[in-house]
Amino acid sequence: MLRMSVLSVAAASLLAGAVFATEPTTEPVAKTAPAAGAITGTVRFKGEAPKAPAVELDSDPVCVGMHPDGLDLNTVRTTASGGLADVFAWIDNAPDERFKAPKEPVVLDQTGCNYEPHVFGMIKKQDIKILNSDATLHNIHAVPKDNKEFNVGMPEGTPPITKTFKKDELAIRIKCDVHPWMVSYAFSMEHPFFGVSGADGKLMINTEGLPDGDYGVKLWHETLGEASTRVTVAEGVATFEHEFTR
Ligand SMILES: [Cu+2]
Repeated sequence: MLRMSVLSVAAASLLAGAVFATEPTTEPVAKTAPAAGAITGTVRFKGEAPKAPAVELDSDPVCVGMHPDGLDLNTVRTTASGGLADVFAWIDNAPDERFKAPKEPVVLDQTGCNYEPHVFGMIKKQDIKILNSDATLHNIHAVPKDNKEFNVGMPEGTPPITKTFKKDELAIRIKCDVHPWMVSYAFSMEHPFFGVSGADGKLMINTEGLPDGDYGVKLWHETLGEASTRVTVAEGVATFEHEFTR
């Protein structure tokens, strides 16, 4: 047995040697793992943006103090070139694998009588660390459909709390019962291939672990609804543009 395997190894080495002798050594080895990269998306809005009704912050003098001129609660936030913020994008047909939630939590802050971030994603079972940075009482109330509801009062100075969503679910509404204008949307995902557009309308979806190929991309905006597009990922890289209209 041992003798056999030694012989096989020797034979394999000889063969390998023969191959390397005839092949140029600069030739790259065939890729088995996808290259790390990203899908870069640009989302824009064209049309007349819906105007959010003005809200009275008077119910809480602390909020009034931080926003004497009121709070901008318009959901369609764009740059001069139309770049649209807070669009959640995800790969629709990602490989059917189990992706482990990172140990690092995602952070949701109650700050300035609003939520930061307004839209965010995590892998299901990943911790959400919830802070109250304000000198006032907030009541964080998640109202999912498939996950467990939670509702926690966090007076000024409350240490951070940790919550998790065990199942995947899109656009879980999180609200504050003290300040009815406060809302955030959490996406509990099966996989890490998602991104949220920033103030410039740009987003990135990390493709580490995503094989090259054709994928559907779904896009979600809180008032403009859902849209979809397609990308072809090559060497871990792809780009797309999408314009929401109204
Ligand atoms: Cu609040």
